Amino acid sequence: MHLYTFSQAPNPQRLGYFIKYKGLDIPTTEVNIREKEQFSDEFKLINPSSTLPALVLKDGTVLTDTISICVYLDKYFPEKSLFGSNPTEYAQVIGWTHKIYVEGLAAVAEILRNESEFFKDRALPGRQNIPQLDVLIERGKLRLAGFWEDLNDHLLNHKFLVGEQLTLADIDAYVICSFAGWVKETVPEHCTNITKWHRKVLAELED
Ligand SMILES: N[C@@H](CCC(=O)N[C@@H](CS)C(=O)NCC(=O)O)C(=O)O
Repeated sequence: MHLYTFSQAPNPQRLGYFIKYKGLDIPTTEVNIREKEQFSDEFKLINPSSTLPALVLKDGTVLTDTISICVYLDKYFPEKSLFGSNPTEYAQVIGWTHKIYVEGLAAVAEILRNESEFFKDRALPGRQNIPQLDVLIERGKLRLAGFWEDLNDHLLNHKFLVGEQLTLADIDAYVICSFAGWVKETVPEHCTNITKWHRKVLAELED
């Protein structure tokens, strides 16, 4: 298998922490989004949507969603699973990653992509030209505020987002905490449950 990624971007970061935690060694090519390399003819042959990450499997299948890549890798390399320890936890991890993607990652992306000059006419990832809309900046901030509250409430009596061990759900939320810093919308000070949980996740991921 071969991975195409851009380590600094949020979806590739989710996958990067996942791979690092599981101790996998996958041949990798960096495709620089800052230099717009995802739009090169060469990369479009691999992923016509021009997004990262993309994992090319031995039989030529290409997986282009972080969640599908993580599911595949966890099935292929079941050691140190990041999808919980039973069917209920598996379902909860999928549920949380969905919520984090829609309410956390997409909210930050909505702010970033509608206010940054770099994303002019590229308000959504991929090849389509989508104009920026100022009103979406404020809406993104509102959505993100709600996300922090939900996360903080859940972490009041949970060590990790699902079960007793680190899962992909924690990795995803951890990535959003730093991604939000890109638009100066970091975790609000009163969300102390998030701050405590963040230290635990940091210890698991960065050791
Ligand atoms: N559905 C994909 C989305 C991947 C995605 O949006 N990646 C962003 C980087 S975080 C990207 O490739 N952006 C390219 C662009 O902005 O043109 C996933 O879940 O991984």
